Amino acid sequence: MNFTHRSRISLPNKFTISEVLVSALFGHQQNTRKLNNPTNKFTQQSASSNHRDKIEKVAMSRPILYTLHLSPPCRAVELTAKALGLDLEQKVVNLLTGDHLKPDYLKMNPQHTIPVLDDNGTIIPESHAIMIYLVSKYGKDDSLYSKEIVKQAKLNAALHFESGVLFARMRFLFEPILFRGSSEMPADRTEYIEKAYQLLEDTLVDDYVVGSTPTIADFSCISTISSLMGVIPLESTKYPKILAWVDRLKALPYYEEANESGAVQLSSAVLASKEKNAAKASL
Ligand SMILES: N[C@@H](CCC(=O)N[C@@H](CS)C(=O)NCC(=O)O)C(=O)O
Repeated sequence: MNFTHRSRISLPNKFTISEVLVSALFGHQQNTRKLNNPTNKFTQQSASSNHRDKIEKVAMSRPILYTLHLSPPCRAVELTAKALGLDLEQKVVNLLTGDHLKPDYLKMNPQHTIPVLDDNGTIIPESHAIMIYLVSKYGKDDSLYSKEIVKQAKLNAALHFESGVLFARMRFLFEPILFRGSSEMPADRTEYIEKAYQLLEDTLVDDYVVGSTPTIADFSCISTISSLMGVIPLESTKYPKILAWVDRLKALPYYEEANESGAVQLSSAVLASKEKNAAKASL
């Protein structure tokens, strides 16, 4: 497969739709970006390892994430990897040129979505499944995804809320604009977004989506909310809890790199695309 390796994307403060898409999808991603962390499980060698263990560890490579920084579910996985201190190799899947529809990719994920994880031959599609897998396999504890069944059930409910409500509603608003030349934001779709905001506002009874510390439910929900709020603003009088929660997550040391930059690029791309499509339609 010939997926592009990813490097840090840096864009000027003001950028056009073509700059955003070209930079994010094609231009600045020629090198592998490592999520550096000294606790990388694949590079650390225990002093007590026997020779066979050492050979096996050397033979293992970093898990590969097929990803695109604009994509919210990919960013949710990036946040999880950062929180775990896990070093992932990122390979960019360019949706615009159809990398996700090529036979090799379809073999890994017949549903042709990103992200996909390849952990030394173990293929896991779907962000929520990937996050659970990463925490279960690489977490030093279960704080990001509890093993306790009641808390885990609540986390699962929040992950399904993100997938079935937040992400689904965002996709129905964004995709016609980004991919099908629409310049409309139909009222029923924006109302559904506002209703989703309200549901999240009512869900936030603690500091985080489930409980008083960050979990993968927060990483999943923030990946979508941070992308949406640049297009459908969160009014402070209506959604004070969401805004306080966003600020709490923004304070995480890895948040900006793993999520914020991609979220801003995505919402800017949607707004710029909408303008461009409107201008074309008026010709
Ligand atoms: N529930 C999935 C959604 C993944 C998804 O729809 N990703 C989009 C990009 S944000 C995608 O791959 N679209 C291409 C396609 O559906 O063909 C997840 O969380 O991984």
